[in-house]
Amino acid sequence: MLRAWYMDQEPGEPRAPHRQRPDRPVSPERLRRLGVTHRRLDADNYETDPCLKEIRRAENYTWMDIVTIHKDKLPNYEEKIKAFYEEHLHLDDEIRYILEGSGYFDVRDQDDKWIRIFMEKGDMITLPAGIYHRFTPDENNYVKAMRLFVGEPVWTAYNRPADDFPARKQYLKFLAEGTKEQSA
Ligand code: KMT
Ligand code: NI
Repeated sequence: MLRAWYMDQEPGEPRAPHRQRPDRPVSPERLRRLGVTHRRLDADNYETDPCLKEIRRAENYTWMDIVTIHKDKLPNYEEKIKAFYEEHLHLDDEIRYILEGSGYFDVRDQDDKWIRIFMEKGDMITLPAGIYHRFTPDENNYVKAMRLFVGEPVWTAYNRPADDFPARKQYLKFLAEGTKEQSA
């Protein structure tokens, strides 16, 4: 079961859970309305897993690599951790599959509130193009993740504010459609 919650407003260590008291959990359905989708896969067998193969075929994720986010494994670790945690968006979907370890993806909801998504071994997430988000390892300080992409990867992150990109405008339109449906 995916765990996600509204973050508290406390400053301090990004790697802490930052749950509110009382806890305010967020359902997978709520995340879907933000365009965020989550799947569970068999990370022990990612090299041969037919489900992963089928996802890559169906969604055209022709490109992939594996990154290890650990201070002894990732060049320029501190700099990269800092960049991952800057609020940003991309012009393409961000697809990540956690093979080992754990961390947090934070996404902004329709009211600009931070939702924290706990991702651990076996979790795959898709963040839609144009959504403001950020990433941090958790207190275990270790993540091994597969990055997937449609075609040649473009990792460019546009830090907020980045509201003039068509991808952002399109995302806001998508959000507005969802809101309309709910109030109808
Ligand atoms: C990103 O784009 O924020 C990242 O690649 C984070 C590391 S993947 C878990
Ligand atoms: Ni990103």
